[in-house]
Amino acid sequence: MIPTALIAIGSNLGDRAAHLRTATSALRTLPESRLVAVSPVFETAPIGPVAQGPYLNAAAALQTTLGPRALLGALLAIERAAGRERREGERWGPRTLDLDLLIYENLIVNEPGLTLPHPRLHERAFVLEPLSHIAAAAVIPGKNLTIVAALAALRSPAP
Ligand code: A4P
Ligand code: MG
Repeated sequence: MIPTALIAIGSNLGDRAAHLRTATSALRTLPESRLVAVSPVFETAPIGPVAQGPYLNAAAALQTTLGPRALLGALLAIERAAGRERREGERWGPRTLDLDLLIYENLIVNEPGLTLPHPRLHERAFVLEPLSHIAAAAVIPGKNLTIVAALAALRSPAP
C-alpha cells in the first residue's frame, strides 16, 4: 500500500491562479510521488486576524513513499520557489503560496515542525470544501470524522 497524503493549496498575493498552477505542476514532479487528484479551485474570503485579500484555495491528493517530514520539506521548498516570504512573527498573513500537509495516511504526529493531521483542518471550510471533492470519505485521524461530515458540521453547528 502506497501512503496517501492530502495537501491544501492557497494563494492570495500576486497572480493567484498562476501560483496554484505552479503548485500543481511542482507536485506532479515530486520524487517518489504520484499526483492522483486535484480539486476545483474556490475563491474564499480571508479568515483570520490579518486584513488581506481573498484567497484561491484548492486541495490535492498524492500517493507517495516520501515520509511526512520529507514531504513537508518538499512542500516548503515549493512555497519558497513561488516567492513566499514569511514575515518575522506574522502568522496567517497574505501569501503567494501556502501548502499545508493536512493528512498523511492515519498518522497522528505532534512534534516541533510537524503536526498531523493539520490542527485546524476540521474547522476550516476553505480547506474542507475543496477536499470534499477529492477525498470526501477520508477520515480525519483522531477525530472519527470524515471530510464531508466535518464540512456538514461546520455548516450547521450543533445548537
Ligand atoms: N507545520 C507543522 N505541521 C505542518 C503541517 N501539517 N502542514 C509547520 C504545514 N506546515 C506545518 O507554517 C508554519 C510552520 O508550520 C511551517 O514552517 C511548518 O514547519 P506557515 O505556512 O508558515 O504558517 P501559516 O500558514 O501562516 O500558519 P498556519 O497556522 O498554517 O496558518 P493556516 O492555518 O494555514 O492559515 N483564509 C482563506 N480563505 N484561505 C486560506 O488559505 N490561510 C490562512 C493561513 C489564513 N486564512 C486563510 C487561508
Ligand atoms: Mg501553511
